Amino acid sequence: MTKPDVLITGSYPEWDMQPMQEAFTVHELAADASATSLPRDVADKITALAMKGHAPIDGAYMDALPNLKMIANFGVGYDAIDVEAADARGIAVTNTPDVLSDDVADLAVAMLIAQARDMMGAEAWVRSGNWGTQGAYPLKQKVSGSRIGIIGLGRIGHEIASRLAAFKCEIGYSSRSRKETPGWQYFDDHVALADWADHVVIALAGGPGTAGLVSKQVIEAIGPRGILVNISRGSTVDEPALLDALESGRLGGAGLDVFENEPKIDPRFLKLKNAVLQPHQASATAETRQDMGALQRENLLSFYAKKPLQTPVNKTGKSYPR
Ligand code: 8YV
Repeated sequence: MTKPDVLITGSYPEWDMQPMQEAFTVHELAADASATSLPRDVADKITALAMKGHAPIDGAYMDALPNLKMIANFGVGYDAIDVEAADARGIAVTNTPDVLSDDVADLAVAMLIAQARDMMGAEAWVRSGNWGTQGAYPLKQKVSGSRIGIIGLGRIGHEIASRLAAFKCEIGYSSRSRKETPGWQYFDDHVALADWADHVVIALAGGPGTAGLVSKQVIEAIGPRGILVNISRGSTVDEPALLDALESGRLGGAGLDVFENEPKIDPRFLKLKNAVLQPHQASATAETRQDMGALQRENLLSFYAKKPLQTPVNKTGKSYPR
């Protein structure tokens, strides 16, 4: 039986590549390249795209692959994919939710504590020998028992809130709708949430619907003792306002795993002493990346077996089998 032709973008370790090549005829394309750069005979054969990374997949990209019927995203966030364009073309789209929520929540909490306790500065104090010569490091800020505002209480937001509740924190959240979360306070306004909270964590989906939602007003409402953590997408925050607030001290600190223009981030971030900066690595453990790869492949295999897709995100995927 001939194997289906799948186009893959981004780099995959051997544990993904091997099963992918067993099941499919794999064609590779750089994540930031356009499908229009593929030779015509290859483009015509492709029936599914296994994508990794955050380069946009728009209608023109889809049109360059005339037999494309499926896009399997490696990641929970599918803001890079024009899902409406996929729906209009009858292309199913899937993602990899749930399997990464623990890791992402772990990193959010880690960044919050690392920033509040200035673990980077304290580590440098030890390594430089200052501890021995100058004594104790200045006192820092307690996280346990503080008020935490979560913007976006989806699966990942929920995991972050549960972890911080175990740290005896009070939990408030803003979300598209009120959730069944006894003891966690709902706010229908992000500024009011930020005003109430000591620290705020952004756990929103990306895309045009949430662009700039964490505005200058939200950032300033967190205040000079507050910390803003972002593990969602850089696009959700007014980044110039965030940089201004961190530089001036109107916002106390930040823990950031995501930025606009990754990986070439605004150089102003590099000078900040009051921010923990991470290279978009919240889901980057070997265990979770294996689970993400497996779920991406399960969706592809289900698609070719004409079975219901595990984790569809669009109308076309949900109505499968067609
Ligand atoms: C990426 C992510 O998938 O899941 C997401 O939405 O942002 C990450 O886990 C990862 O960086 C691979 O592109």
